[in-house]
Amino acid sequence: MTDVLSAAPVREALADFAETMTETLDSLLPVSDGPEGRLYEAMRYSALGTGKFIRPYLVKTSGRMFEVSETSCLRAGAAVELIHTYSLIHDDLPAMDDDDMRRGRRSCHIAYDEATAILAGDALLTLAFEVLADETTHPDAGVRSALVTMLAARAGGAGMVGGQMIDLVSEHVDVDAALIARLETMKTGALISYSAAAGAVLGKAGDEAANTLETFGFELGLAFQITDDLLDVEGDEDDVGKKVGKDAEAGKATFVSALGVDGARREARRLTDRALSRLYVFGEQADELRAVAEFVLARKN
Ligand code: GRG
Repeated sequence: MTDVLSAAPVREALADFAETMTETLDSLLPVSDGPEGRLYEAMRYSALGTGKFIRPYLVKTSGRMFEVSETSCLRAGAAVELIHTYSLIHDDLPAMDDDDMRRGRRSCHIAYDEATAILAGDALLTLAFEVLADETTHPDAGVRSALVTMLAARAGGAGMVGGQMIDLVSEHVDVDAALIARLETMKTGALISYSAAAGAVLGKAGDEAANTLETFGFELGLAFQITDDLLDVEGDEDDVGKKVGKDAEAGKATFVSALGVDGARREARRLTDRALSRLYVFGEQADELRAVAEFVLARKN
């Protein structure tokens, strides 16, 4: 049985998984000697960086609960990682968070230029759906269609992009904890929710299992975002791979600004426990998922 109380095994497993995921992304990302080659280079520069790959790892972990093939898990995981990468590229642009560093190296618009970074984000977003819709992802067209619908909903205006809008309009404004929870659930929880539920969809485990994992993912995603907010206050720049202290500087509404450091840490623990409580229906089958949840809470980058 997995050591459910420790995040350490997940840290090791993620390091191994990063190699496999990088190979998968490498095989999916285009290359060209033609005039569009600069775009492809920028996509590769950002997607093949040093991300943790926590979202595709969640897809793989939930997929294993329902005996989903490795290929299906890797492709459904690659799709969410491509969208996550696009969001980071666009988030780093001067019009948004204006960050020069990402994952320990120059942001895409610094390494290339703003126009190329915008296009690289756009092309990564569309590639994600091309990957999901391909029959290599799953032989059943109904399953592929369900995944496309779920990822589109989580990534779009009612999910990540909508959360980013609320984030931007909340800068330097007094907002309550309920709105912060809403924006962070949308901005970060939505893609993590897709990742946790994708295994159930691929394994045709039924609506109840998929809905339970979606709820687990939303709650875990909010805890993940709170740890991100805490790392912005307490984290080490080298570990985090980008400038810290930016949230307070930008007047961002976060759980740390609303509840203080200790309050935010307690809230992350509470949300993780609530997410974990959803998993009882799966018994020991969900032990690896429980370990991922503990890793999310304990992470240092
Ligand atoms: C620009 C459409 C658009 C959306 C931006 C994702 C996002 C919304 C902004 C990025 C900044 C941020 C703090 C997002 C919250 C999600 C988050 C914690 C991202 C970092 O995810 P990790 O830690 O990063 O998984 P790695 O580098 O490991 O992949």
